[in-house]
Amino acid sequence: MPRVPAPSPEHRFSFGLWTVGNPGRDPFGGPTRPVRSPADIVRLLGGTGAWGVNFHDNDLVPIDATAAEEKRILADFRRALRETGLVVPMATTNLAFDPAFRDGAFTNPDSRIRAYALQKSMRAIDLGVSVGAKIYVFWGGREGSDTDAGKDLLGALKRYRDALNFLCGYVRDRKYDLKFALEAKPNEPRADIYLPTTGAMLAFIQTLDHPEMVGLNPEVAHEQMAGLNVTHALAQAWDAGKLFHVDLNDQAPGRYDQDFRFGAHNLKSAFFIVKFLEEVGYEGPRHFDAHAYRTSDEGDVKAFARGCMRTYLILKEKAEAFRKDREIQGLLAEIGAEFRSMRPFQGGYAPAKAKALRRHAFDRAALGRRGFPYERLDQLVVELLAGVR
Ligand code: DIG
Ligand code: MN
Ligand code: MN
Repeated sequence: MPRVPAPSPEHRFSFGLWTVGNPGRDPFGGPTRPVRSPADIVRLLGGTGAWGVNFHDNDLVPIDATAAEEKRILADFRRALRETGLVVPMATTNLAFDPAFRDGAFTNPDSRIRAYALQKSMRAIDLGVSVGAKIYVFWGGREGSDTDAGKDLLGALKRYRDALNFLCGYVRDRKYDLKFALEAKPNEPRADIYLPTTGAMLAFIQTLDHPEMVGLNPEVAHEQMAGLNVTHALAQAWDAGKLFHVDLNDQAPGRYDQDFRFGAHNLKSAFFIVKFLEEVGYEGPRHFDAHAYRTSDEGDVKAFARGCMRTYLILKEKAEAFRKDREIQGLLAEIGAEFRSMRPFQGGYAPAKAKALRRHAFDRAALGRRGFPYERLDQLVVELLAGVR
């Protein structure tokens, strides 16, 4: 097994303040670790080889901070960025935590709350841009329903669209170099969250005034919570030119949003994710939107961060080994074999082509006898990952 390189800024690994800074709260228990300041979190990441740090507005500046407190917090944060060399690739707004958003932010039935959500988002966009963010994520954690009784579903979509159109207008007006990345999730904290999957978000983006400004931030755990194959979601996002950001973590099927360390639950799925991102030449942030176990102490939180990056780099090496493996490549060539007799029918439609194809005699029985060596191929992937190949 070739030596796995140490993580470095060239790998563009990033973490949210809320990830390694998570003090271990969960719905059934309070913090198990000290709450760290944003500057301390940056310094923790500084020693791990991470490239970037992201934040929700209120991870950095508490919602009730005074102007003087905000000024001090920002100065400390900027100093820590300078000391560590970390950058801020992405920022986002916390539109989930405050009770005002209990029935949604952009889709809230109360026009005052929708307007407040826009105001909070504009301020948070300014904050993110002020420290260099180029990507702005929208995760609508509260945009949804617990009962559809009383929900105007079409009105909710319109409000969501109006809010994003307004904020696209704001970014254009301020001439910010900023792209929006929408993050889907099927449920939690709402029983159903609107636009629950990356596919649903892709369709929604096309209804916006400036779809060119808006892409996707697929999260591994969220697609898996919906019972979907996250690599397929990444491929559809990439195919649409909309893979602006990615939230890497891991998840057991049928569970609440576990946000596990990348590769902690399903190493094979993580391999196909890394293989896809590296094969297509994805150049965006590799953001680990994940949390250490609540049982971790501060030292184990650092091991968590290192584990996310090291697993990614191990799987990147495995993807390279896959590419160089002669037996694997031989099987891929067999699967993708070209049939010269079909060349006249390939490419776009033409009446003559359709006429000829309608006349062509296929030996359906022979086609049905053709097998595909996926068992052999998949076993080779398993052996590659098991380190016996
Ligand atoms: C949760 O998966 C969401 C929020 O933490 C945040 O808005 C987004 C950023 O990656 N992910
Ligand atoms: Mn999540
Ligand atoms: Mn996320």
